[in-house]
Amino acid sequence: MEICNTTSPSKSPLGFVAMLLILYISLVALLLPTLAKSATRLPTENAVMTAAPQVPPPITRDHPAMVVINLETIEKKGRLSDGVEYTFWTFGGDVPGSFIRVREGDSIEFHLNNHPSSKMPHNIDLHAVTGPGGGATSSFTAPGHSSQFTFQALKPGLYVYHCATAPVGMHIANGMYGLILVEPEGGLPPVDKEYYVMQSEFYTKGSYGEGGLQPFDMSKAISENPDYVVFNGSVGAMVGDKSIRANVGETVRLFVGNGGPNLVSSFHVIGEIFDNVYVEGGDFINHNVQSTLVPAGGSAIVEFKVDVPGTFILVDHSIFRAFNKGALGMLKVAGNDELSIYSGKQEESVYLPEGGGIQSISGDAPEALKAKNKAERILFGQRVYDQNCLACHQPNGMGISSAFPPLAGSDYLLSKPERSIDILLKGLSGKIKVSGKEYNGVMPAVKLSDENMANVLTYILNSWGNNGGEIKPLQVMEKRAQH
Ligand code: HEC
Ligand SMILES: [Cu+2]
Repeated sequence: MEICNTTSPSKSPLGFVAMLLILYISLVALLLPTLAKSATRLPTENAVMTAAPQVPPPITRDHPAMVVINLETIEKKGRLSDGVEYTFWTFGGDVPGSFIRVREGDSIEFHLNNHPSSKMPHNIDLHAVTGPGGGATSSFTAPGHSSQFTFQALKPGLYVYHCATAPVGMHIANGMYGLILVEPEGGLPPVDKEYYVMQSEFYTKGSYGEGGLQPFDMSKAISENPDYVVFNGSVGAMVGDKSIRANVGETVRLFVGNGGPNLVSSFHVIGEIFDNVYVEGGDFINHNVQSTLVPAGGSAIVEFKVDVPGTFILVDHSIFRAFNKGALGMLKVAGNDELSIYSGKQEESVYLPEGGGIQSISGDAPEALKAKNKAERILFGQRVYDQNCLACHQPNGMGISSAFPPLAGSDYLLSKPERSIDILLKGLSGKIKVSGKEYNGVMPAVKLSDENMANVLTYILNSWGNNGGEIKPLQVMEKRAQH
């Protein structure tokens, strides 16, 4: 047989394959330990992770490490606004998810653990990952399971992470996003304060402020018409006692993210100018910026020095989102006034273009326009109203539903007209009921002369079908003396 004849045992293809195999095995045997060694040579550490607005401490290592991250997905009910609850799907139990901080060149051993109480499977797509799905293809995890994958942080920057399990939009809309900072090898320049701020939207069956446990509304999400736009997961998450803080003279760095799912943010801090903006969370640094665009699924790092004390309001400058949907936070700066930078109000006067002349209301100035009778008081009062009240309470005195209470037909006003003197002198906040509807807003104190206060109150008592009455300057003077 020809085949048998031409093949000697030593030259058989089988023998050749065997030789190749031996060579391959010895090569692998030689290489494996060195590969394993290079991986184990990295010191291992557990990541420090924080809930917003806190940020983990800067990384001081001058070498890469193997960083172990354990992140738990958990679905839980929480507060979206006062009286409004929502079932959030979270990374780490909070919205936004835990802040992760690593260093360029680090290897990250990522464990995604889906809590047994979850109803949904989840995964994670980190924009800091170079690889299919940003990790999503390796991290699909059923309730009560855990997945692990490893990636190398190749590029420095501030990256968004989010769940990418179908329906992706719904998982994001329910709260599944957060930030991972990959610090450059040399670290970021030191600053005094660092905070984590992440914007996102919520789409609920009920409209803004409607109470109770609100379910997700898919059709509003598809038409990109959110009821809530918030910083750090809920209305008021960063105001009052929960404001972020700094002292005059300090430098502040905000790690700003936008989870979307749909809207782009025009991030702005009222009364500050950003000294530096790491545009879109990358290397490019712009200076002296008023508002910076933060894309959905993107970020920005903003830095500024606080020069004067006061409350600085963080907003999405698509401004109805700030004042009507919740995208408002506060930075409280403590310290001494720096009057050469900001003087505070130096003078207040009433501007009366049609009356020809400016009426000053500071104490020593002559007081113009003293009403001689009630009819005149009402007439003068209308001017005061137009300039000081109309913007909120509206020309027809009807206010704005769920924001500014009506003065027309207000049982609150008409049952105790004298109380309104105190309201103008001291302002008003907290829950009140006006003609059967609840309001919980803030009316600022109004700086007006006794005469003008009497005039405006007499005007509102005699307008829009209200039942009349008169407030005299003397009554205002007496009340003022009590304060
Ligand atoms: C910046 C918006 C704003 C301005 C300006 C303002 N108010 Fe108000 N006012 C409010 C809010 C908000 C409330 C309800 C406060 C609360 O919920 O506790 C209120 C409540 C009142 C009330 C009691 C509730 C009611 O409806 O009877 C009176 C009276 C009133 N304002 C009169 C005035 C007058 C007069 C002026 C102008 C001199 C004025 N307000 C200017 C926002 C404003
Ligand atoms: Cu998910």
